[in-house]
Amino acid sequence: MTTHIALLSQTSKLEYLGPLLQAALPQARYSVWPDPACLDADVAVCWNTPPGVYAQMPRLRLVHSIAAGVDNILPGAGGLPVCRVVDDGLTRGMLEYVMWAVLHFHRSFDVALRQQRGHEWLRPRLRPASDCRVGIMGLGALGRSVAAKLLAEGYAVSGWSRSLHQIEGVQTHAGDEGLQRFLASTEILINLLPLTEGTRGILNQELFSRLPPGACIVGCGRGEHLVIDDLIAALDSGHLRGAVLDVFPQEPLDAASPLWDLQQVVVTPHMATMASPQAVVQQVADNIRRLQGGEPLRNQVDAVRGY
Ligand code: NDP
Ligand code: OXD
Repeated sequence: MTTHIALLSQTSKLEYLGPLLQAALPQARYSVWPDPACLDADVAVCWNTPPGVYAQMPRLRLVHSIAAGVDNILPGAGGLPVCRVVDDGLTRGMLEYVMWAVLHFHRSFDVALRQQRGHEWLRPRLRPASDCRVGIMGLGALGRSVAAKLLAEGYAVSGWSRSLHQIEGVQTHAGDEGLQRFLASTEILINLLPLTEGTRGILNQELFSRLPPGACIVGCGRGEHLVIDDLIAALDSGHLRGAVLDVFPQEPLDAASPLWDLQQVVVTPHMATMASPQAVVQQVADNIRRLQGGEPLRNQVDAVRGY
């Protein structure tokens, strides 16, 4: 059976996936947005889907992300199945990024870099990892792996999620009540939540005030989790020590954003991790075969829950 795949994005060029998908699925053909032929497709492969496009695709049977997060492809998907990528390579990239960010604060590289700018030579105290309390918001595919990695490196690890998880060696918390306890014991906060109506703006003044003085933020979920003005105020007041930020409400981050020049902030361009084209194509092709065979899809998200 011929499958027509539409490569849909309003911000990225996805045409590189076309030949790879065709090699994996010789019966398939593909169109790339904004080609109007996309509207005849039965599968949409997406990142930042152009608004309203699914409603114009009468044959559409599956929406597939090229990424782990689905927030930018869910609007308008209605009752269609929506799948995402869950991949070891993607997870590994996130582990590397988070380890670097945690070391940045734990080993005082932020302090050393500031001292270098002032030609200052002061040796920071060496603290064992076991004294450094790292808290992970979101204990899903990525958060759990990050927890395991940090635990293996000797950190004191806690985690927070919607439902309570049991993870050996990790202090776990859940829900609104658990959040307060989680924050009170977190020195380096890693955000690995998905963006949903329940998590939008969660990194705000109220949350920062519940962290101990000198706490640090690592933002690698989605930019819309963060209220930038609240972060800047908490850094200016000295309550927060610093932030490593990979994601921003508007990407690329505006050249005029004050975040670029804040000494306590490291800005990276949404590079924590990404799935390889091979992994994306393998998972999309597998799900297309499953769709055709009437088999359960892999990595399908709960569109109502939003992740
Ligand atoms: P998962 O869907 O596997 O896990 C989500 C976790 O968040 C779950 O533990 C879930 O709780 C928890 N959660 C969701 N809503 C809430 C809430 N309201 N309160 C508390 N906890 C909540 O996601 P992944 O781990 O695969 O990915 C997480 C996010 O990371 C992605 O959605 C994406 O935005 C971001 N990401 C960023 C990248 C980057 O390069 N910066 C790359 C890849 C992903 P429960 O377990 O109870 O359901
Ligand atoms: C993802 C991302 O969600 O790249 O995979 O942000």
